Amino acid sequence: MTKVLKIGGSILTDKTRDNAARRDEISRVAQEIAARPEDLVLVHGAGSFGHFPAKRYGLPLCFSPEGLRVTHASVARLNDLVVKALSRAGVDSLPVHPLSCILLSNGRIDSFALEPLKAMLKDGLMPVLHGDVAMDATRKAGIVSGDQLVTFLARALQAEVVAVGCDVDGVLLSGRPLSEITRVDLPAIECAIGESAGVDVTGGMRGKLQELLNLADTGIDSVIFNAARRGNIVCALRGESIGTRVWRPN
Ligand code: IP8
Repeated sequence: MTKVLKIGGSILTDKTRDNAARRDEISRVAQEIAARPEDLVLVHGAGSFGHFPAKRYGLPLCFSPEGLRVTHASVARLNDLVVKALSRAGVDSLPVHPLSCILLSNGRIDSFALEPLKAMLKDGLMPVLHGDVAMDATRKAGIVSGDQLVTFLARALQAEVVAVGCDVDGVLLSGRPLSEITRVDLPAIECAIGESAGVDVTGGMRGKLQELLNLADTGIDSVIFNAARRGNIVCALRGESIGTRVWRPN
């Protein structure tokens, strides 16, 4: 049973400050994941390691070779902190950098070399991906968000658990989490969905919801949950419906 878990950059970093890792949170997340690491693909957001440099260099609208290099190096550093924390927690994991295995077309994943990732899963290694810069066949280069990676991977691997952890209790409406969302609910609530705190170049909660509704359209449910609350990651990995369930009625 393949699981895809995303941990948002707002958990692992302080999104209001450039390059600010939350090392205690990275360790706590790694320990929670270590309680249920089987058949898991981990994706993490870029947090301040990605959104600050991307904004500084005008990505994804401007083509900047230096911006691509600096932004990738920065998110790869955060990825290294996550992989090392997992190792300390007893989980064998390996970095998978989207820049090296994905090609975008018009900002969407067009091709993804999945074989190494599948081989890792087969051999009991946890692939750890992250939001990244990527080459784009139509626009030279762009940004692939962790949320887009989650939906692509969930579909490609036919994941049975898809959980997206952020720093709030789900999709909030007037400050309260909705227990579930389907596509028909979207127009009524769209303008009330909160913006993300800090710098964000990939759409915050709205972008996340759009990705997960697209996934629900293919028959794969997901949850958006608060990964800052201790114990929630384990619940999510067990497939419990915490936070907001994003689904499609039959
Ligand atoms: O934090 C963004 O990924 P996200 C990636 O998952 C970059 O939206 C490079 C800003």
